Amino acid sequence: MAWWMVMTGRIKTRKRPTPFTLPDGFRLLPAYFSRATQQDLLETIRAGVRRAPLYRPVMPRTGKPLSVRMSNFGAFGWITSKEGYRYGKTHPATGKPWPPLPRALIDLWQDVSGWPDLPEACLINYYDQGARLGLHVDADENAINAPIVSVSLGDQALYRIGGQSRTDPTRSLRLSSGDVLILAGDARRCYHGVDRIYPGTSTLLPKGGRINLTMRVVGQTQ
Ligand code: MD3
Ligand code: FE
Repeated sequence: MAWWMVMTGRIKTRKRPTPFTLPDGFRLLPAYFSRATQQDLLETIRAGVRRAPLYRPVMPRTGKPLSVRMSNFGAFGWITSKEGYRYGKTHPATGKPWPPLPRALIDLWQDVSGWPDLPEACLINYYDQGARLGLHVDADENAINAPIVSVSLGDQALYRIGGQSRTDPTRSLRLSSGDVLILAGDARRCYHGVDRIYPGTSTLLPKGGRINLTMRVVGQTQ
């Protein structure tokens, strides 16, 4: 082997991270909410889940339970069952309508979404220490071009976003309590998920864990 092959070998074979640009329409607003506002929001969520308790959704077909527990605010809620995913007007266990979308979340939507219509659904995800959410795309909304606005509360999460194809490279980001994420344009159609929660990284939830709220325009009438 010639000396220059030896010299360049390390450079040629060195493992480089896969290049990745955040998708168009991805916007993170770190610490959008103050601690006091996060606490107010938490009280509002607690009141909501007293009326519409968190439940453990199941995977379509297999009926395997997800590790994330869910509930909803708004005229419509995202629900899963063995029959599939859909938006429905009532809680699957109580049969009652979902609590209305809180004022603070409507204000947030109007401040950051840049979208003329109001969201009809807000999914509440609760992650305990071991919970995760596999890579997926959100595609059950008729309003596929409307943005999604998300709020993180409690422990930090390792969030992952990829491209529009499942095998596209992905990038991981840590989301913290009070962060707001806006997914518009291309980003709205990208694969994403939550790989893990970092226990003990926030004091907002006395028992730990993480809450994520996602507001969506559903574009559905019944
Ligand atoms: C990127 N929730 O509820 S929120 C979901 O942290 C969901 O609970 C995650 O994915 C969570 O469907 C992530 C941020 C989010 C929401 C929707 C997206 C990111 C997204 C849609 C497209 C791309
Ligand atoms: Fe999602």
